[in-house]
Amino acid sequence: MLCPNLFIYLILTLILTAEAQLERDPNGYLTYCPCMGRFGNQADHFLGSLAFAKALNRTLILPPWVEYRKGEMRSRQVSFDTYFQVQPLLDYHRVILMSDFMSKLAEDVWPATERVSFCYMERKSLQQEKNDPDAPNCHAKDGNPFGPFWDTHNIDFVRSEFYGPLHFDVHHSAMATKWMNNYPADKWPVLAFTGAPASFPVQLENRELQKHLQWSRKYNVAAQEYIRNVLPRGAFIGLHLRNGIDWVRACEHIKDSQQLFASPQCLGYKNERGHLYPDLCMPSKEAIVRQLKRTIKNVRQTQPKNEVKSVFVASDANHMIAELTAALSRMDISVHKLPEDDPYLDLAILGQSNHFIGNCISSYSAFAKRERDAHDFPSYFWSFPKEKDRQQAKMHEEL
Ligand code: GFB
Repeated sequence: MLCPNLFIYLILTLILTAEAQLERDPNGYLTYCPCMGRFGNQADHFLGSLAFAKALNRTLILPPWVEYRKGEMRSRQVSFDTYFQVQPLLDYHRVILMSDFMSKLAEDVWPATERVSFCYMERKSLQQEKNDPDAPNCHAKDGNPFGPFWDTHNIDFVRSEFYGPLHFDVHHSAMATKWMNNYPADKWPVLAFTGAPASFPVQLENRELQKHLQWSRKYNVAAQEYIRNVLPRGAFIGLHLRNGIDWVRACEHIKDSQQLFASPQCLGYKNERGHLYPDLCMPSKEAIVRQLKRTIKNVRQTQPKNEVKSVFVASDANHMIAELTAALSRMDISVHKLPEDDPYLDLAILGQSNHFIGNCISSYSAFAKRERDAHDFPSYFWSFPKEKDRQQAKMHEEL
């Protein structure tokens, strides 16, 4: 048996070794607030920020996810690794959890007196008295979620830096070199951005980074257990129905836009596969039932050994459980939803379904689509292609 002193010595050595492994990165760090939108938007931005950090050869500080709860004035910050694993990201590039960076490295790398916030140009404060024409500022902590986000780790800024006209597209120009020349790591150890250094929707070139974003053990296990214990044995189709009131309003922008939110995922980034139309955003209940039945029939014909036994519905508002159950009752297919609202578990399950039908315009659907693409799992979009185009293509095939 180990003597107590030796035991304590070994434990201390282990702890100190783990601490020592967190060496300062001489190439510097990059941090940002995921201050725009909810999860789908933040995930798009995350992939772009990861690519940007890699191009600048800086360690990416993994920000907490920003969440909004009904009736709460301040956003909640949820540690990055609650939902996703850190390790698979390291296969692509150096990353560190924000909590680890702040507790173990910030004092040395980023002392409180040297914290500068980066924005493209001056951001006016909502409080007029804070706007000084002689001292333009990023006002990085002004408003929600800006203030609550940085407050989570007690971060205040002493100065602002305007980086315009630089931008974040590192795939089509020597932009990364410009950043490195303007902001060398020895003088600027941490670049802290007021918003994500990335575009929305995610740039085409960065979509494939999704493969490094893998669910945490907690969500992987929960998804597996749901599929194993609640759904009947056999194949299942995952549906995403985005139909809350915010979505109804957002869909009104269809008429004056070429693209909306995640729509390039089906229309193509240059509209090479078509233009927006209302059903793409808000398919009718009848269209949903029709397309679901058609998909089930197709699976039956093409994969007779893996018959669809159930449908899993994820939704922000109306899951259409009664309508779908009635429509599929004669096929002996059951329809399910989670007993309680959980956007992350919904997504993790959608990622695992045998087939998936999502909303082309929703960045929440886009997350599931990218994850499935990484595994070569099939996905489709509601009302896409357009009914008319689909019929023409079918006639063409038959000729
Ligand atoms: O993720 P998100 O940016 O996707 O925002 P969209 C939608 C949020 O609604 C999700 C909830 O983060 C979830 O909190 N939600 C959506 C869901 N679908 C589901 C679901 O199937 N299950 C559960 N449990 N929750 C757009 C934004 O949302 O909506 C725009 O991109 C804008 O910024 C617009 O706000 C109105 O892309 O769908």
